[in-house]
Amino acid sequence: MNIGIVCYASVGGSGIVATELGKHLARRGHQIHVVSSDMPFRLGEYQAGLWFHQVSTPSYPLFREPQYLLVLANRLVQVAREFRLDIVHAHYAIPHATAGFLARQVLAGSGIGRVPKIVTTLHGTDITLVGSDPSYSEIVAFSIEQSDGVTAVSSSLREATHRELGVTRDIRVIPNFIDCKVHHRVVQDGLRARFTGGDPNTGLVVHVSNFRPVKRIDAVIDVFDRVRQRTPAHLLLVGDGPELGTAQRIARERGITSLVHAVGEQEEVLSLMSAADVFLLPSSQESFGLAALEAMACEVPVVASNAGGIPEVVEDGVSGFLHAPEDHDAMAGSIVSLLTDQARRQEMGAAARRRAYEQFDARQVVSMYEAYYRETLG
Ligand code: GMT
Repeated sequence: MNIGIVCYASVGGSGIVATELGKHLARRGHQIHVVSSDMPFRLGEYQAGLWFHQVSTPSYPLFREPQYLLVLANRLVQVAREFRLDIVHAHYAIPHATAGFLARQVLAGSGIGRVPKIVTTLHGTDITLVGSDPSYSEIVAFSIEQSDGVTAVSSSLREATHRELGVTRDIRVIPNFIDCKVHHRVVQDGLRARFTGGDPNTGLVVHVSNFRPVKRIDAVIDVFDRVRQRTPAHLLLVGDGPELGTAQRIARERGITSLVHAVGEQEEVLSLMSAADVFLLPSSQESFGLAALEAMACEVPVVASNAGGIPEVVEDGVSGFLHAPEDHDAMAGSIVSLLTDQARRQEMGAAARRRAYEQFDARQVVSMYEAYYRETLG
């Protein structure tokens, strides 16, 4: 198949999933055209069957607002026409599903023969936080209804789409995935000791995110503060975003800066995750939680909130522990129980890895997308 993949290039789960999907599909012999404002950071080196088409928004003094939706739709028309696309797969509804809809209308009106089908994958905040905002909701709901196929990364997100946007059409749940051959435990000599000081009885808790309000970074610090009062521990923060400063301020106010290590955005997180004992994710909303799945693949149990789609990824009591987002004490208790019981930690880590491999590995999930494309093409 000839497939166009539209995604955000910025660091974020939807761009990662879209790019990885493109790479896997190209390896399976499809012709993949990634369309984005910039080279997605996971696209990496040259791969046969994989093209990148950059969308540049020209400036004009009259426009005080960038016209990204229009130039993206325009580029999709050109790429679809030139490469005879069968499918345009829009990752994240805003504005990609709308751009796909526009491009399809233009192509249908131009009589070129082949008009691609539009498949939209809903990732989370395109529905829950941004998409259902009255400033966007009408056009997002319309674009979802008009897509030829729609997938959501969890059942929870599918339900939220019906409930919050009043969308009535079928939505197929296809979960996020990782390649377990690549995503596995990577133990780097001396890395853990750099954060814990080398004491084998000191635990290491890790949080990886884009540090936005929905991740509840204040809760990350508060839960960790409760943990370190009960057992020796350090906290590793990986990533960057608007709330990182808040984390550092709260840590300062509580006098625990020497226990909190922020390493910023990292391209490779496997060794950092593998250095830790527990992954902490207390989000207020999370349609899936790709970072939690990455931790699981590294045999690191997850302590998280039970928000959104997280319970579909982490099995409470098996691959980690889930609690109400505001129950910081319970999250701290679960972390302490894991830090102080190595056998339990290893057992849960192994269960987490097993679950990642059995439910969320690329080999099954990429096939689900291929089957869905075929179904959509009829
Ligand atoms: O959080 C966002 O606004 C962006 C989005 C992204 O691109 O990272 O995150 C969502 O999509 C990810 C990939 O499907 C999911 O793993 C995240 O859980 C989801 N974020 C939220 O629902 C808050």
